[in-house]
This record gives sequence, C-alpha cells and structure tokens, in this order.
Amino acid sequence: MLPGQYQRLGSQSPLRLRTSATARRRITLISIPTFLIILFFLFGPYNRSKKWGFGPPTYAKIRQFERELPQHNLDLPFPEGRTGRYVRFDNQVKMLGWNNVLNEVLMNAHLAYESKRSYVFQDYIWKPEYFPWPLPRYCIIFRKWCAPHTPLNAIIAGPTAGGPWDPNDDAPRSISNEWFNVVCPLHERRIIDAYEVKQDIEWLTGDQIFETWKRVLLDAPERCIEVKAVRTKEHNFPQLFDLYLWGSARVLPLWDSFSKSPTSRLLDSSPLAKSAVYRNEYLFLPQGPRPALPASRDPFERMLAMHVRRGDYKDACIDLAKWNSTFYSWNLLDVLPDHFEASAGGGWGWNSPENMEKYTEHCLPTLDAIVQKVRDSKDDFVNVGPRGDGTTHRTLDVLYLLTNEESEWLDQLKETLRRDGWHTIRTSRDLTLDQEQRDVSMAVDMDIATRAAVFVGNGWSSFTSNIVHRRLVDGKEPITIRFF
Ligand SMILES: Nc1nc2c(ncn2[C@@H]2O[C@H](COP(=O)(O)OP(=O)(O)O)[C@@H](O)[C@H]2O)c(=O)[nH]1
Ligand SMILES: *[C@@H]1O[C@H](CO)[C@@H](O)[C@H](O)[C@H]1NC(C)=O
Ligand SMILES: [Mg+2]
Repeated sequence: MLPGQYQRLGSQSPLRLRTSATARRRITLISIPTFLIILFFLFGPYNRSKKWGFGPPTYAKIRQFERELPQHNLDLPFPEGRTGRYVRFDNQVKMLGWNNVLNEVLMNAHLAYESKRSYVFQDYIWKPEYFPWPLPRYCIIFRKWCAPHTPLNAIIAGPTAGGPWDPNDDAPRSISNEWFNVVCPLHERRIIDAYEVKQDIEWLTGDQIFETWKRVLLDAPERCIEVKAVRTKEHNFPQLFDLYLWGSARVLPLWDSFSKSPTSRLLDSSPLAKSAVYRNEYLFLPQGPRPALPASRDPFERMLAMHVRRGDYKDACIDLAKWNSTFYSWNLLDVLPDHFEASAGGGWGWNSPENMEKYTEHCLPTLDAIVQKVRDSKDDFVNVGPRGDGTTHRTLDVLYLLTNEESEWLDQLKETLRRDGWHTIRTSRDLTLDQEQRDVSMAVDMDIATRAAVFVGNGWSSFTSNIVHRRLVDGKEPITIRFF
C-alpha cells in the first residue's frame, strides 16, 4: 500500500483511524523485537569456529612489505618496469580451500615463468567455512562480499609471492595486484577471455593445456595481459588448470617440468608459518625412552606426520565415492607406494555398496585402520636401513597429527596410538599460535608435514597433495609418502 492511499482511507473513517493507530502500536511492539532478533541473527556468528574470540589480523606489516617490493618500480629495465611483460590470471579460483587455490597459483606462476612474463600475485580469498575467525551471519547471504582475504606472503614465500629467482636467472619477478594497476593501466591491457582458448583444449592432458597457453602468452605482442572469465554463465570452471584436471591423471604429464621448475624448487613456507613451527619445536622432542640404536638429534628426522582430514570430509568422502573419484593430483604419481582403485560397478553419480565401503575405508579410516597404517608406514621406513650418514639409524618415535578434527574423536585416536606404543603424540591443537600464526595454521601444519621423516595423508585431499609436492621436490623418498 502506498502512503497516499493509507491516508485517504484513514481520513474517510475515524473508526478506521483508531483501529489503525492501535494496529500500528501493536505492529511497533511486535516489530521492534523482531527487528532485534533479525539483527542478532544477521550479526551473529556464521561459521562454526567461535573458539577464537579475537578477530583476524590486519597484516599491516606484511601488506607494507608487499607494497614495497623492489620490483614495484617503473624505472627498472626490461623485462621488469614500464617496458616489462606481465600476466594476471583474474580467473584463478576463489573462495575455496587454500590448497585447491595453491596448486593452481603455482601452476599459473610456472606458466608465467615459462612464458617470460611477470606473474601477478593476489591475496588468498577464503572459503568462509574454513576461516578460523567468526564471521557475521549476514555473510550467509553476502558470501562473496564477505569473503576474507589473507596476503599471499603470510602463507608462502618464494618467487610466486614476489621473492627473488635463482641468482643467475633474469626472469621478471612477480608483482602484486596493486602494482599491476600501476604498471599495466586498463587501456594498456589485452583481455583474453579464458574460455576462448580453453574451449578447444579443455579435456586434453595437462602438458598440452600448458603448451597451448604458453604459446598464447609468448606470442602475444602486448606487454600486459589479463586472462579473464568473461562468459561465466556458460562456463563454471574458467580456470586454465581446473578442478577436473587436478582431480584426474591428466595432470600427471605436468609433473616433470613443474617439479623441476624454480617455481617449485624455490617455494617455501612463509617466515610467519616457519616462526610458528620454531616456537613450538620443543613439543616435538621425543618424550619416550632412549632408542636402542643411535638416533638422530633432529626431532623431524624421527617424526611421522599424519594428515587426519575430517570435519567436512564426513560428507565429502561420500560424494567422492558417488562420483567414483580418483586420488587428487600428485597423490596419483606412480612412484608413490599407495594407490587407490575402485572396482567395477556404479554409474553416473552413484556407486556400488562395495565401492562405497571401500571409499569410506580409505577416506574416513577407522581408529584401527589408522593405527595399522601407522605401524606399516613405520616398519617400511625403518626397514630401509640406516640413514645415509651411517652414524644414526632410522628411528620413528614422534607422532604429529595435523587435522581439522574438532571433537573428542581426536582424544580417542591419541589414546589408541598411545596404547600402540607412541610416547610422543602432538596434534594441531597443541600448538601455541599468535593471532597471525593462527590465521595461517594450515601453512604451519603443512610445513611440519613437509619436514617430517614420514608423512601419511588422505589421497583425495589437495592439502595432502601439496605436502606431497613439497616433499618430492625436497628429495624425500617415495616410501616416506603414504596414503590411507
Ligand atoms: N590447520 C589445518 N587446517 C586444516 C587441516 N585440514 C584441513 N584444514 C582446513 O581445511 C581446509 C581444507 O581445504 P584444502 O586446503 O583445499 O584441502 P582439501 O579440502 O583437503 O582438498 C584447509 O585449507 C584448512 O583451512 C589440517 O590438518 N590442519
Ligand atoms: C570407477 O573407477 C574405476 C577405476 O578407478 C573403474 O575401473 C570403474 O569402471 C569406474 N566406474 C565407473 C562407473 O565409471
Ligand atoms: Mg579443498
């Protein structure tokens, strides 16, 4: 009803006026509390984790560091500065788990390197459900608008995030999004619609996709290129290297060049993540009896780290089973000892009861299955014999459980492992982290798992696969990389 109509009605009948005045009072009486309830609902916490009462960090210093990177200078000679060549991938996946983002970020950075262009790095944009801090509930509605950011340099270090290349490598260094707007103003950019190139090569192998894009980026005369998802309606996965590629063996032909690339070799955990590992290192010193044979003094050389992927995986594992999913990305590498092969049966979006069970066994293993896997992984590792230097033996007596599990189930797991003879068991929950370190706890856990002598992970997890990547690039033996 329009205000004018309301007035006309009211002036015609005094009785009506009185009634509506009462009604109005009643409406006010009801609507104030309703309004407050709605307000409370909208501004109440959205994601489950209400544990960390204090809010996310501002990263003022890290942001300043990113702004002041030495390559952010127009006067630098080619291939940097105002004559340099650049590429920004605006179509990078956003609002997803960190590791689904990281594998694409690294491959895009490798592509930029091979295409002799500077890579434009961007903030990590969280999937709100994974954000460790409370978010207001209105974010359920304004999901995109709310998505929190973390600067890349808080999570990783290396050339991808703007760090230096090898000493004798004159490749252009990565620049920030912000600097891209300065060095490549809109009118100087060539926009490439990702799908334009992608439509013909979408289902080819990773190396073929890579080579196609490399030609496009190398041959383009334009200094500034922005790859964009222009036609998002027709195309839900506008990434160059998309989830379908990462979730299939088509990605494997990329391994050789990617694993040897400086992008992989020079990738490191951020100083922030490493600082968290350092401050908690005392936790990893073995607490048990002295080993019978001489053992390393380095606690990481005696550590088995295990990624116990839980939480949202209770549902995700069922979907993975229904869609007959293979292991993820580098977890599929042939050199690794553990493989997963579903049996025949099932169809579009469903699977046989036998297969459903098989997926659960490996994707959400029981306490007993976990203990058995730890035993086997330890035996296989120790049986390889003395370490390279010959003075110490392979000893495994420290357990680190990296996990997103939040319930008492974790205590049960620890208890079961303790009964199996482990004296030193630490978990993600035992770490002391400050505000910034808490924000990047996934990078802290990944750093520990990269250093550990043996790693056991979940084959379907991109979190696990990026640890596998780091371990293989660091030269760790395949027998030290296991899956449930
Ligand atoms: N700190 C920590 N976070 C985890 C762990 N497992 C899962 N998470 C959180 O859940 C997210 C899972 O998304 P992603 O990294 O894409 O890995 P994926 O879902 O296993 O493929 C991570 O980015 C973390 O935020 C863990 O072991 N330690
Ligand atoms: C599921 O994958 C396995 C290999 O991992 C294959 O043998 C089987 O035929 C697949 N099932 C369906 C329905 O595609
Ligand atoms: Mg994920």
